[in-house]
Amino acid sequence: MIDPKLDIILENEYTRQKMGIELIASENFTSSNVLTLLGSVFTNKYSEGLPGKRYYGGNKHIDELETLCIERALTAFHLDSNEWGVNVQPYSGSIANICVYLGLLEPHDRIMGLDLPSGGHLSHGFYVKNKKISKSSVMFESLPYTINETGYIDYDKLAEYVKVFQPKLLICGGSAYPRDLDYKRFREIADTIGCLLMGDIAHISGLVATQEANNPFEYCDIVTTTTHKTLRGPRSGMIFYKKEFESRINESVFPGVQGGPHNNKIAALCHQLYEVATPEFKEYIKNVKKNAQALANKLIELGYSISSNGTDNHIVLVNVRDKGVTGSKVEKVCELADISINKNAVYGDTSAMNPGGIRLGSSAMTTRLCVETHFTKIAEFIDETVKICLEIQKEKGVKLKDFLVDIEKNQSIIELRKKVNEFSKELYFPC
Ligand code: DSN
Repeated sequence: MIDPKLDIILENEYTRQKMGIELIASENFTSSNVLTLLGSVFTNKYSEGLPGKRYYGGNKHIDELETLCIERALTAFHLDSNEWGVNVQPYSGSIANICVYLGLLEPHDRIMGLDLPSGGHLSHGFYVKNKKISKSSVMFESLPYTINETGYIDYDKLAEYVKVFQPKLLICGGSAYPRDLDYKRFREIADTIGCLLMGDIAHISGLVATQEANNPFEYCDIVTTTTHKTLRGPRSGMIFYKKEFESRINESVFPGVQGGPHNNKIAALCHQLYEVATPEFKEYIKNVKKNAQALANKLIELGYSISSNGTDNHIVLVNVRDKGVTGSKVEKVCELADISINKNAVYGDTSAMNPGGIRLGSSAMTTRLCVETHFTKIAEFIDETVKICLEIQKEKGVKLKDFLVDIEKNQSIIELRKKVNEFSKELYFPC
């Protein structure tokens, strides 16, 4: 019997997921097969090393598992095993990135990634005025590049910065960038100074695998990803490398950074990569894109300004500042109405701590078989939360502290939550 207190927490979390609307762009609902493998006996085994080269005995079947997972990964991403290899052991995407930096760079070498408020990721060297936030900016010297007022990456400025800063590694990819990347342009820019190019496709790996996005493997030396976002697998990471970097990457993962691989996750990932290669998964990703576009279009119709005026992937970045509210307030009201979203910086924000936007993603609700009409309804729910924020501000003023007083008793939020629960309860849930 599971610890009864924990069992209640688990039941409550299950109900929260099932009854709510999940729009966090980095989340998804994985399948019951993936959950079964995560809870399997594979979790019991230590297997430091690589297939055929382990530091413990008893790894016959773990070797078979990891070898199969590597094969499935190369197949899912259409890669030739003579040219590319993959390490499937990273515990997460951030750790995969650190393994790459420590494997290919010397401490204090220079790196450049998309700035976090422009849609980049913490692990790409994020720092602010008086503080190095990510250890990637402590261990390495980092200079960010940015988007411009169109919401697209400013490639011309990036080319200038690269010439001045002379990074050893240029990173493309991020966590809140709604447009596809011009990998050819990144490669050309990297080649002007002869630096390495790494693609971090954590958010879009499902789109890349199904060839519903540009192909980073054509131009990058290294490609990292998480496995649980649009790829819909367990929570872990992968590092794809050109064969010339094989030993540096593998030795950096183990013994450089990590200990024993999490074999239950490798098993779950192996299964998911098998699913990713099916026509059904391609259909799913096509729907993810269609749904994100429907969400963006409806929000534009409702008068919202959307970063880059649309989306090429699963992400819709909405400016709520122009409506007179902050991302934090919308996030809070959404949470009370059982809609999960996150506040996010949008172009022109002066404070990353108090951003003027929200980030929405379509992958999780597409897994629950929502179609474009559902996403039109979801846009209306979001609009309702913004209107509720404005009502509360009118009554209580704009200070967040005052805004939050007795907010859970707000009748409009209670009514909205009922509608959200009604909407969600009949939808398919994968486990
Ligand atoms: N925190 C993840 C995201 O939300 O995009 C990335 O690590």
